[in-house]
Amino acid sequence: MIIAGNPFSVEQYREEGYSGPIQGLSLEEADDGYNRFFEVLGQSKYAAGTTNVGLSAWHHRYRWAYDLAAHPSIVGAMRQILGNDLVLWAMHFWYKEPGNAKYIPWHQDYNYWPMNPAINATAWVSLGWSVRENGCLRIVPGTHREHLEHVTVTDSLSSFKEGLPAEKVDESRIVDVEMTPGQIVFFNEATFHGSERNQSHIPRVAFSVRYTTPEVKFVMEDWGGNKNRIRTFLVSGEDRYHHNDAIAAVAPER
Ligand SMILES: O=C(O)CCC(=O)C(=O)O
Repeated sequence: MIIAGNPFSVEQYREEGYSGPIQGLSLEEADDGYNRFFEVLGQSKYAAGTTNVGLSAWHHRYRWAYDLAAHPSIVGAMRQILGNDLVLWAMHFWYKEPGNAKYIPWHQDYNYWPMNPAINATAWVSLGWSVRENGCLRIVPGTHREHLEHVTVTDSLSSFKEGLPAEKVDESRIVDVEMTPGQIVFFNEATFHGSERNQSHIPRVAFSVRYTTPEVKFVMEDWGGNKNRIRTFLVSGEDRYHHNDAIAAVAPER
C-alpha cells in the first residue's frame, strides 16, 4: 500500500489509463465526508449496516457532497487530463458494509453511458480505508486502449447485470488499488476495473465523480431510469457548445 500517496502523473494516466493514489483530501476532509455519509444513511459509523438509501447524485442536494465532488485536488488533476473546460456530470457513493458478499464485476464504464463522444475521467475517492480485505478497487493498467462489449453476468452476487467476459481479464496484470482515507485514484472511461466482496468488519466508503468536457453531448433519451442522476455542472472554464443546457445545474446552496 502506498501510505504517503503518489504525485498525480498525467503521463501515467495516458500510458496506463490511471494515476494515483494521490493524497487528494486532508484527513480532516476525509473524516468529515465519512461522518456525513453515515449521517445521511441514518446510521452510526460504529454499527455500519446495509442501506436502502440511493447513493447517487448527492452533490445535487448536499453542498458538502458538491464540495467534495469539485474538490481542488480533483479539479486540478482533471485540468491536466481533460483541459481547462470541465463538466462534472455524476457522483456515486460506493459503499460496502462489513461482510457485504457482493462484488463489482470487471467492466469498462463507457459501455453504460450514452454520451457522445465517450470522453470521461473518473476520480475514485476513498473516505475510509480501502484494502484487499474490504474489497478495494482493482484495475488493469493499459486496458484503456481496448474497447470490448459487455456480456450478461448471471451470478446473483454480482452488483451489475453486465460486465466484461472473464477470459478478457489478464489476472497477472491486476493492480489492487489499496487506499488510505482521503486518497484518490483517477482512471479513464475504458480502463478495466471492478472489486471483490467485503470480507472484513471495515466498511468500505468511497465515492466516484465523473468529469467530461463541454463538447460531449449526453443522449438523455437513452439514460432511461438514470436520467435524473445526470446534471452538468461547469466547474472550470467555459462552455462554448451548449449541448447540455437542458440538464445544466448549479451547486446547491451552502
Ligand atoms: O467501487 C467500486 O468497487 C467500483 C467503482 C466503479 O465501478 C466506478 O467508479 O466506476
